[in-house]
Amino acid sequence: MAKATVWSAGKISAKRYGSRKRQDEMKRMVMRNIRFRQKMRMQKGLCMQKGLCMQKGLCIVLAIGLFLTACASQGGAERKAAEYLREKYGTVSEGTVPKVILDCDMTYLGDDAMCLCILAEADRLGLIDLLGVAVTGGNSFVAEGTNATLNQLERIGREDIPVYMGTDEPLGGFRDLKEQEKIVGKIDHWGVMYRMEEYVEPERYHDLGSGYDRKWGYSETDPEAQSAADFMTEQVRQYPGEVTILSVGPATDLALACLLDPSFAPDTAGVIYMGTTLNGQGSYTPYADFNVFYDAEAFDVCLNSGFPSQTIIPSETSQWARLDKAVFDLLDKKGDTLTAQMWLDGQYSLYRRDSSRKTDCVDAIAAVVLLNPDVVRLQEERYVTVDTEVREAGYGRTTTRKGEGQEGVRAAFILEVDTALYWDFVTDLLCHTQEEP
Ligand SMILES: [Ca+2]
Repeated sequence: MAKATVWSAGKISAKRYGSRKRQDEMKRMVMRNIRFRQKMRMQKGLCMQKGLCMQKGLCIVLAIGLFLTACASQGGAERKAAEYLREKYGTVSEGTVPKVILDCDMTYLGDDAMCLCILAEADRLGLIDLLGVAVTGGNSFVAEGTNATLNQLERIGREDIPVYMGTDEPLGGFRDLKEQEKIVGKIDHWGVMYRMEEYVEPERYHDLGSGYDRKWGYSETDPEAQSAADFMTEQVRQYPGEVTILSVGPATDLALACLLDPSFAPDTAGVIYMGTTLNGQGSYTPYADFNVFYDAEAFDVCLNSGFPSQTIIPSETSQWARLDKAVFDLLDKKGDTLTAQMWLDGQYSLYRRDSSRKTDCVDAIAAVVLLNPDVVRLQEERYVTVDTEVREAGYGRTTTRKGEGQEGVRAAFILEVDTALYWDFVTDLLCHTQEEP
């Protein structure tokens, strides 16, 4: 791959999307998916044949009966958990069930994963309809994020939720952050643009090289063949006015969807972003937060594409919803779901060893304010603009102004959430808490 410099960036173009190379990649991926599914179908067929030879008719009837009883009891528990949440928190998706697409830059047991778990459990309880997960580059390469999404969905028993791969490359092209740092000042050295020498194409989600995580391994399931941007535009065409997008990674794929189809953004129900900073102080560079800095052009495209409502969780709001030992104690006390267990197995010991440990979990706020707006303690309407000049220090900086008629795009900024109520709700949801009989 040719190494891009900061100087080559800055022009808005969806150059990889729809290119010949990309089309060839997609064709190869589709073919591999078809071969994989054929193999799985053959294996399943063989298992069924073996089973039928070994079982007598009565055993089959009994097994089916037990299975149906277990399903009914599971469904009953989920219904009770949903009723409990509606009763206790009042505002969880009253009326119609919102359709949701999560667009994220996934890692293992990070804030994108918490956001996914909250949405997957809300979907399981019938509070929302999670249409699918789009994976973009940012924290991790799309290939790594895809495998991490599939693995975690398998762990929580939700491999039925479809996963769609997007692109790693910002609209203006990859940048050499060491060069950009000379202009911007100190940049936190994390995110994939600091490890481009290890780059893996999205289609290599089961061939990750140095990005392979031995503890998790490779998923058994595969992503869908359709691209993330095509998936988003198709779903919004199918359900005009009903789909809410949660954008908790760089906005590249969302911007591609906006550019591909001008009616896409206006036809959604709205968007909730995690990104921006409020006070001019950056959280990743001296001026910008990570998500907007990764692809400021994409965020600018999205802001100006006509979403009917735009809600923004700025990085400062993170302080009101950090993971700490108290949250894990609640999960431990309430939880016997696969999701609670995944978090407890993966992280509880870290917080027990160091009870002062606190971890940012800001992406999850986007999911919680969608499900239960009552957790919001302070919200302000502001007008926002973003700096997209890549040759300047303020690349990715967002400026917000209060008051009608100001320059910029109107958005609702979530400034504070009620920490205790927030985690009580999240742990009740993840653990399917229900009224004692
Ligand atoms: Ca994220």
